[in-house]
Amino acid sequence: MRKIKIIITAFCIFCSQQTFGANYQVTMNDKDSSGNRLVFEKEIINISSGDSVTWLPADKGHNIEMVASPNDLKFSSSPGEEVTITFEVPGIYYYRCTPHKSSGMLGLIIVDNDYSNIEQIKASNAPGRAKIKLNSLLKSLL
Ligand SMILES: [Cu+2]
Repeated sequence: MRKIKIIITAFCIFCSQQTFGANYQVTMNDKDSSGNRLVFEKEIINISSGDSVTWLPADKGHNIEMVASPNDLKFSSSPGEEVTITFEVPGIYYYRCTPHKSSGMLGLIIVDNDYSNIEQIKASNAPGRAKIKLNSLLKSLL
């Protein structure tokens, strides 16, 4: 009986690791605790493949639009919507808020510490202040 219990426990630990990665939360804010306007609360997140990120609308009017990613992920959420994405492919993902793309409301997700597509991210669309923000975030990675 004890042996069966150990096997079941071991199996469940295995299952949970296989099925559920970690979940990270990022809030979309009009203003963050430091007084910065139109920002994602965590601009850079390092995660592992299989992990998910949930964006929470602390304030309405913000969304998630994937701009560049290793697997050319096409994704755009509705403003004010809570959304969760699971990341399977290693690399850098650059996303932004569509209404505030020129204000530099953007973020990066790095999966498995893989920076191999950094040139793709550098070359991707970033209007106005977004270019300055994107460059400074990319610089902070190196
Ligand atoms: Cu926004």
